[in-house]
Amino acid sequence: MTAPSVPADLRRPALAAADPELAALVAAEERLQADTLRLIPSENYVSAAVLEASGTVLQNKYSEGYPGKRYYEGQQIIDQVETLTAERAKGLFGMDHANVQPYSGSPANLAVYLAFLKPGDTVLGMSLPMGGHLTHGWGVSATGTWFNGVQYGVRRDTGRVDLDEVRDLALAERPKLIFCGGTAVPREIDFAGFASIAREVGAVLVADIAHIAGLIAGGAHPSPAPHVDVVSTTTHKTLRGPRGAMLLSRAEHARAIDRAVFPGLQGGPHNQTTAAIGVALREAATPDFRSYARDVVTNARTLGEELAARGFDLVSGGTDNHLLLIDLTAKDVPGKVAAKALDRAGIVVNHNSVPYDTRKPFDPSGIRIGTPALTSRGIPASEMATVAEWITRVVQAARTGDESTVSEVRSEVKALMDGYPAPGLPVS
Ligand code: DSN
Repeated sequence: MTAPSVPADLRRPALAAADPELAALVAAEERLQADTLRLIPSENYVSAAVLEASGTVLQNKYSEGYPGKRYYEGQQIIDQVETLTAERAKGLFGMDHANVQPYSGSPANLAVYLAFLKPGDTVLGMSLPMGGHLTHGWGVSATGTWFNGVQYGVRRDTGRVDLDEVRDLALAERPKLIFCGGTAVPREIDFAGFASIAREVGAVLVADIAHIAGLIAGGAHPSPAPHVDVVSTTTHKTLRGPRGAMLLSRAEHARAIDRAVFPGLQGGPHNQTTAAIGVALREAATPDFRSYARDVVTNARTLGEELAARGFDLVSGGTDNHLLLIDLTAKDVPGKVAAKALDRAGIVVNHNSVPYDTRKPFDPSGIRIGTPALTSRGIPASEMATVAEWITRVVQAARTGDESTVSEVRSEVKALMDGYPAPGLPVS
């Protein structure tokens, strides 16, 4: 992916003329994304091709229904867009059926509940503070309010999921639905192990692969396809597509999933997003993307080793994927204070709870970082020592209130970013 060098106002002349205020904000966001080291593990840079597909006239069309069975006429082209994208999704992830209409990850997961559960039924998922997602049955989510959410975690001593605990909970609670996967899981997910538990209790098994979809597509993480009933994923994280989602399933669940998405939960699909997902899926099927997925993991492992060597406490001791969860308790800096200082230094992360956190979710002990976006810029593993050293200096500076170190790091970050232009952004 090469970055076009056209100035922002020439790239969007109509927007610049019609609404200079918003055009300036978009250009400023481009500048920010170009100049900063973006380490949020759920973010990425899409290609110029994905960006172009996202901004097309496909967005002018209403298409409630599915290809060949719509509630509006004029679907000659849209049906082809959706069918092509769904076929690519099935091929890439090796599942029988793909629904490419969910607006994002949470609606996709809600559709799974609607497809398989009645209110009050039991769902087993990973708890939010242990690395799971709100929609896996956590209390403040509709999924934990309307359904009986039972939650597993990770072991205190290993920071990893304990399948014996999951099995014990499943046997005791008899969930109808089990989720595996999450949003702060640095280790490989044992899909086969979860499948054996789901089979034993007669539950539908859903793999939420939102974070690792690109790694699976690129062969850098085992696939859930042989093991699970349903795969839920967003399309904008490691998969490097537009903000959207997909549900993939075995053939026997296709009708239930489709009816749950539409008319169960949603209206018209966002056709421009569907097209951009299709572009991202085509990109993800290339040898270049396989290298990208491998490099994301290599960068994360190397960054983890460099951070551990500097005294950082990594949950589970490291990573198998794109993500590192760091407990800053021993550094004597709260996660949010560190995240804000890193942001001032041009290093963008998010504060995050760590397993068994004694602090509150909005002021937790940890930060969560990842390598999908920096790897999209082509930043190699040999730079991870530099990145770890910046994080070390800024976290120390956050503790002592040393803003001059924060400013120094910001200049160093900008200099490195200038050498690795981001896909889809102007470089001028
Ligand atoms: N918000 C996403 C993340 O950052 O992981 C999960 O929904």
